[in-house]
Amino acid sequence: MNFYKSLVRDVLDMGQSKKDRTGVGTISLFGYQYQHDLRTGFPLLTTKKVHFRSVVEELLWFLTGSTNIRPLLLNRTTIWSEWPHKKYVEKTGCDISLKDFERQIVEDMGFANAHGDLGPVYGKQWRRWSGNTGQEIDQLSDVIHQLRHSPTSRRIIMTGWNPSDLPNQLLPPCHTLYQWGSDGKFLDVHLYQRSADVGLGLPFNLASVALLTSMIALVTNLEPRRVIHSFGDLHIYENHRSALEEQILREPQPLPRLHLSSHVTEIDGFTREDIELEGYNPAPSIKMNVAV
Ligand code: THF
Repeated sequence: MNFYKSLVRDVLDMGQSKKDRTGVGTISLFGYQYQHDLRTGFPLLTTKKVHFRSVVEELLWFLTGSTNIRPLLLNRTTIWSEWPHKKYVEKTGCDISLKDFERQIVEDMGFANAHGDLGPVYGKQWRRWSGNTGQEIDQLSDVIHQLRHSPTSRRIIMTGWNPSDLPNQLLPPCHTLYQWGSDGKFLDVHLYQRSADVGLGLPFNLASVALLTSMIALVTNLEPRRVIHSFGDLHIYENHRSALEEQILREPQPLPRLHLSSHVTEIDGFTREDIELEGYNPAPSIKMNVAV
């Protein structure tokens, strides 16, 4: 999976210095694309350890339609906590630490309902998009229905980008639009990502789109094949730069294999035990801080 190394090199070589919302500063390249064939292995980086369990928990959480961090925290996954924490501190002026905030979300349901929600983010848009006559649209089920009944359709799309909901989202969706393409045998996916954090988020995003597409393929009897991933603003945070320069000097290892339990027939039928990775032997993890 040498595309990640080339991608990092391309951002470093061709990117521009850019100020950003978080104030950290980035080197940024606008417009980029890579492809990966899932038949050659599962795209989880081997040049650093990526916490696959968090990728699985996050995706299962999206699939439930939830937008509150409480269920994620109950499954020991903390990757979404910074944003509600920041909002809480700004709103109340209360100087609570991230760990104490997370503890209170877990212990106090009322607190979680009041302060643990990210707004109408992925789970809401994917499974419960509010239609203009008040009906709820389950985009993901519609995708699966189309793949089962008209796989060659050119309209098999799921989008998280909902302009009327943007003001209420703590963070507008980064992996914005998914389109699946099939010939009735293979399943390809093209993801448009408006903004990608190369060091921290991208390793998660590329594993997540591969996992979701493999899960959809299983329940639609298709064979997962190509991931095409296009980017708007592809950027490296200044404080990740030296870590990434070190990381791309490491030798990539053979890719792991994904195994999904073959008895699952519906997308809502997956549990964490149905998702297994074999042969993942990454280099040690590298610490990078998330820009909020
Ligand atoms: N904001 C920014 N600045 N970067 C992002 O990658 C990002 N995301 C999501 C929303 N906003 C973002 C959140 N996704 C980690 C991983 C993914 C995240 C957020 C945080 C993270 O901290 N990873 C650590 C620890 C992993 C763990 O605890 O399991 C790591 O070392 O990989 C992009 O979708």
